[in-house]
Amino acid sequence: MGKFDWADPFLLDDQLTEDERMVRDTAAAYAQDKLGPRIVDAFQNEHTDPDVFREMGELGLLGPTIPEEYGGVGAGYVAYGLVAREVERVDSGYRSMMSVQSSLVMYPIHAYGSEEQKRKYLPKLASGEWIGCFGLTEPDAGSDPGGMTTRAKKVDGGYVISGAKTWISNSPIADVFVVWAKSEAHGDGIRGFILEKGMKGLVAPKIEGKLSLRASITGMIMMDEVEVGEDALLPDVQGLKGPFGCLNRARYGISWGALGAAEFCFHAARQYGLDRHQFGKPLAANQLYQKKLADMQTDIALGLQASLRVGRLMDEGRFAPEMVSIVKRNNVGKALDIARMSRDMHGGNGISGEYHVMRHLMNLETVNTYEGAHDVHALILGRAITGIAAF
Ligand code: TGC
Ligand code: FAD
Repeated sequence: MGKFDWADPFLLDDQLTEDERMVRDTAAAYAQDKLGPRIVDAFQNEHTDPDVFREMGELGLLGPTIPEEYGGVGAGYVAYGLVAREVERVDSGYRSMMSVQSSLVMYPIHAYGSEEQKRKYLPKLASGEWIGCFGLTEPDAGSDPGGMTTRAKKVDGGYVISGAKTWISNSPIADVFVVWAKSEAHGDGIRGFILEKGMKGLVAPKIEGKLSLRASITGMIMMDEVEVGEDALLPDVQGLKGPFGCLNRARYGISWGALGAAEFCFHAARQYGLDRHQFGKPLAANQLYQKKLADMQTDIALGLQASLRVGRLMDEGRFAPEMVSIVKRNNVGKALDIARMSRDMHGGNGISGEYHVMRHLMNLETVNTYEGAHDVHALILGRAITGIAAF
């Protein structure tokens, strides 16, 4: 008979390699020691600390799947997921900073970039010396990025790019901007361009006053006839499959990350229920309280197994985007329910910053929306099930 571990019901730990456990432990120690102590202030004051990129870079947590010759550590996608889980256990905003840099900036440069682009950008992005952002969403093109109006016009020696991107993580502090635009020279096909801070006509104002993900800065990217050379074009991809190829990786990481936040909320509710007494007994001695804990544990355990499976298939080159839609949609939706439940189980204390659960709840509202909203992933699955696109 095996032993039952309430915090690791299906012995996930056993299913990891030695190397994966090492990456996980590095990320966990960093997140708990360095990010944990900062988060209450950072969230309260809407403060994004650029040092976080440098610190993560030093530990090999940025673009961990990128090969060593370009500054990464050549880790697999399960290791990447484990990093996301540990960082988001502290805050979804810190995970956001990490996943944009890794999956949405370093990945496309590595997968679609020229050798010169890889050598120029990847090592500095891996070390956190440079901060990256990913511009796909526009004011009138969110769930439907194919409706973008940002345009790249061909001129002698390069392109002129005009348009506006909005809700862009990291943009106000970014050095490197991976921007998607329709290019006249390529039959109006969607192409990726690498822009740099300081280019004439490029500004990235901050979006103020978010009630969610407050430790992760978000902004716009306004491009007014930004002139770039030929060398700014990502040569090896055309069409929406370019940005979607990046999103597959980021969405997969989020499926692990959201469960890190959920695990925090589950563990916190358990401890609170054991410590706090009402009606002469611990809250955790009540059937209703225990049922909620059992629901949380079940959803987290099932979700982690599913993400692990998708990660293994990704490492084997056998994943399909729909698999990612299942885990992104399910795990974030469940994490949101768990955070809300945990907030409730903490009573009045649950709304206080010190107990962290309401912050997770507020963050997860964003996570449920970005990288394909919850219902949009249902429609991606609906299309795969029925053959009918219902967008
Ligand atoms: P559709 O006709 O389905 O596809 C167009 C082309 O793209 C290809 N494709 C994919 N390729 C790779 N992976 C995927 N997941 C792909 N999905 C589609 C497809 O094969 C086709 O290729 P081709 O060669 O035939 O042209 O496109 P559609 O316009 O009908 O798309 C519909 C829909 C709903 C699936 C899609 O637009 C969608 O996923 N919308 C959600 C938008 C989204 O996720 N935006 C994310 C913005 S970035 C962000 O939120 C970052 S936050 C990060 C953080 O801070 O952590
Ligand atoms: P909409 O597309 O207008 O959707 C609104 C609602 O309608 C949603 O509930 C959606 O599910 C639903 N809906 C939409 N279409 C349909 C349909 N056909 N059928 C049924 N329901 C539908 N984008 C980037 O490019 N880069 C980033 O770094 C980035 N970071 C972000 C950071 C934050 C904090 C936030 C909040 C967003 C970020 N985004 C980023 C943008 C994000 O990806 C979009 O917000 C998301 O894709 C949804 O688009 P939208 O907000 O325009 O909502």
